[in-house]
Formats: sequence, structure tokens, C-alpha cells
Amino acid sequence: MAEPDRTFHGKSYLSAWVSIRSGLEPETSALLAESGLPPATRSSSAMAPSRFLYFSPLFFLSVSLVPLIASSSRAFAADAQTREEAKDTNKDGKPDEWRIYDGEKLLRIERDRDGDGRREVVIYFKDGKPERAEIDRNNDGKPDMILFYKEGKPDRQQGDLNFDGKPDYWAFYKNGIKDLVIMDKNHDGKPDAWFYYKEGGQKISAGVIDENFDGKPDRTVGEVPKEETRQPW
Ligand SMILES: [Ca+2]
Ligand SMILES: [Ca+2]
Ligand SMILES: [Ca+2]
Ligand SMILES: [Ca+2]
Repeated sequence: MAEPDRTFHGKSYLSAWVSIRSGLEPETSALLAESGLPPATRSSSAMAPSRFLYFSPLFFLSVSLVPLIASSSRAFAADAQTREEAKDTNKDGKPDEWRIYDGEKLLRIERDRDGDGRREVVIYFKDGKPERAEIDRNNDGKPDMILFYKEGKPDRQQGDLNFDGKPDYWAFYKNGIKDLVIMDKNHDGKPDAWFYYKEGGQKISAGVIDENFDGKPDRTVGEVPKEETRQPW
């Protein structure tokens, strides 16, 4: 078996994943908590023996980023119909979570997770279930990570890890559990890495990597599902 690719923009995969993960984990956990699912793995598995663990903590857990939707629907917070309830969930005396209702109907939850006054997480609800979650990880006012729910469970996600406005990360879920991550590591718009998750969505069981970005896979590790045809959207 070939050694897995251990570099990612000059960093080892491990350190790259760790830094990506640490950026995403709070959001991921929060979003999954909203959906009623357990938080994403907080993997200590980087210490474990399998060589695939280089990837496994990783990736990115569960949320996803998306630039595309620079939407900002927050604007209609001021609708006459809506009301906002503020909460101080971390008990520091300042509100950090807001629930916006239309009458009794929950429209969205907004969060300021770092206490800077900006609400970087917005979770949209429909019929009482989360429908979409957006995160602005670099505080530029535009979401760069988005998680779509289906029937209240995570369904797919898309993200812009390098904040260039173009998606480079996609994740797919089955029954609310992540089972495939596709990445565009060199940010040229073409996917070049695929990671398949084991049942449970916490460990990677197989990966395919196009290391020189010529569109042809150079490295395959583990057993890739035969019928896999999913592509970034
Ligand atoms: Ca904030
Ligand atoms: Ca952003
Ligand atoms: Ca990008
Ligand atoms: Ca690429």
C-alpha cells in the first residue's frame, strides 16, 4: 500500500487537518446539536495506528462551507412580523444567541460564538426543523460554509476553505451521517481528493487522491465503493 500523501500546501496533512478541524469544530458541533444529532467526532484518533488517521480527524467534521450563498437573509430581521429572543448561553452577561420568530414559528437561530458582536452562525428553520445552516468563518460578512438538511438531518454541505469565494469542499450524508467528502485541494475548481467514511461517519475507510492535479487519480487507499458516482454540485 502506498504511503498516503502527507502534504497539504506544504504542511503535513495532520497539521493541516488539525488546524482546519479546530476552526470548524465549534460550528459543527453547534449545528449538529441543533439537528438533534450527537456532535461530530472529536477525534483523538490522530494518535491511532492506522495510516488513514492522517485524514480522519479531519476533515472536517461535518459542516461545510459555502461561499456562494452570500445571501443574507438576515436583513429581514427587522420585519414587523418577526420578533427576536436573545439568550446568554455562556452566562457572560452578553447575549450570544438569538431566536427569530414569526409569531410562534421559529424562523432562524443566530449565534455569536466568539463574543465579537457579529452573528457568524445562522440556522434557518422550516416547519420546526433545521433546513440550512450558514457560517461565516472569516468574519467578512459572507457565509463560507453551508450545511443543508433534509427532513431535519444533515444531507450535504459545501465550503470555501480558503475564502476565495469558490467552493473547495463538499460532503455528503446518508441518513444524517457523513459518508463522502470531496475536496479541491489546489483550489482550481476541480475536485482532486475523495474520502469515504465508514459507517458512523467518523473514520475514513478509503481515499482517492489526484496528487499532481492532472485530473487522474494517483493514489488510492482502502476500498473505494464501486458504485460511487457522486460529484460536487
Ligand atoms: Ca462573532
Ligand atoms: Ca466569510
Ligand atoms: Ca475556495
Ligand atoms: Ca483541484
